[in-house]
Amino acid sequence: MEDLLKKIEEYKHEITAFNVTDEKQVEDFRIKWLGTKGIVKAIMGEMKNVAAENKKEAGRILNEFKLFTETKFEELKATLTTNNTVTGSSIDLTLPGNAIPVGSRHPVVLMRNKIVSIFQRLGFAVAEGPEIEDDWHNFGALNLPEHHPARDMQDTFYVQTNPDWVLRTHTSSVQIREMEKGKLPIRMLMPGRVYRNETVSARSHCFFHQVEGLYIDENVSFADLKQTLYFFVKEMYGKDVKVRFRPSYFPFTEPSAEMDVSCFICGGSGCNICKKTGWVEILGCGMVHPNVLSNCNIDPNKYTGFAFGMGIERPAMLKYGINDIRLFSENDVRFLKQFTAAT
Ligand code: 2NL
Repeated sequence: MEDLLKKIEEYKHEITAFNVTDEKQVEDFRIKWLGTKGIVKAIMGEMKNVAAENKKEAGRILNEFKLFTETKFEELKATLTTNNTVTGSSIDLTLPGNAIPVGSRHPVVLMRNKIVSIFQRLGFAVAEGPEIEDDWHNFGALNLPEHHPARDMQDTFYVQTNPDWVLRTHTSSVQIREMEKGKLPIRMLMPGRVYRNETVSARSHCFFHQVEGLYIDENVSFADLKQTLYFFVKEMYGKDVKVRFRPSYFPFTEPSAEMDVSCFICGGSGCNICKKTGWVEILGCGMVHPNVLSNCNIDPNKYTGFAFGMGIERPAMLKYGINDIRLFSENDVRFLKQFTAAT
């Protein structure tokens, strides 16, 4: 009995001092102490040599020793999962990671990029300009006569500090600035935000976005305009879409036209989007008015050009099923995060 107690004390010292750095050492520990031919089993077998009057006490001590060894084994296993051998730090690699918040592009930006990238493939460069413009760049150079209704306070935001300044009503002002630089030919795209003094509703806003395009060179014709826009429409709405031009009027183009595509919602059979006509208007265009060229010191007898303009919000609303234009500018994250995976 004395011997047995002494032996157990020694074993306990040995076990307490034991430490591991890898899984093999844990397994070796298990085999040595707790295995079928291990020390715990062997020492249990010594019970039969203990005198009858000591059996009860010896049993308690042996059981306590067995539990001691098993507890140590569990501790050694736990050391390995927390002190992982890769970093040596206490990181629980089994926990799920912290999610990295992923942002999303704004639907107006998605639609703008789509439009811009199609024209970039045709060699159009992108230009941007100021949102506060002077009267000349926003109106005068564009052949808008002095008393044209577009200049009215009802339609245009005037900047209070200077009667000559307006919030641009179209991005044509950027094109005027490009033409004034006198470097020809010009093949450019002007995306950007524009402002109109309108009552805000689900369908119209006092600011929105558009993309305008301009191509000026010798011998640019209306046929070039049509082919360029045909290409755009097929890339944008698919090969099967039908196109029609209607004569129109803009002060800065002559002749002018509006372009419709066969309704991409109902395919032309008639729905609410196309108001049962089978057609959806998507852009305005025309040959740059000779007066506009002269205003920018470009000789209209040598150069001709075409221009076009289209809104971004409306096609974006149709594509993404958005029914209120105000959602675009409210920055409600619940709205914006729906576009995380959109293209
Ligand atoms: C529309 C129509 C249009 C233009 C924009 C333009 C610019 C210059 C000269 C001539 Cl610098 N024209 N831009 C021409 C025709 C139509 O926009 O419905 N926009 C949303």
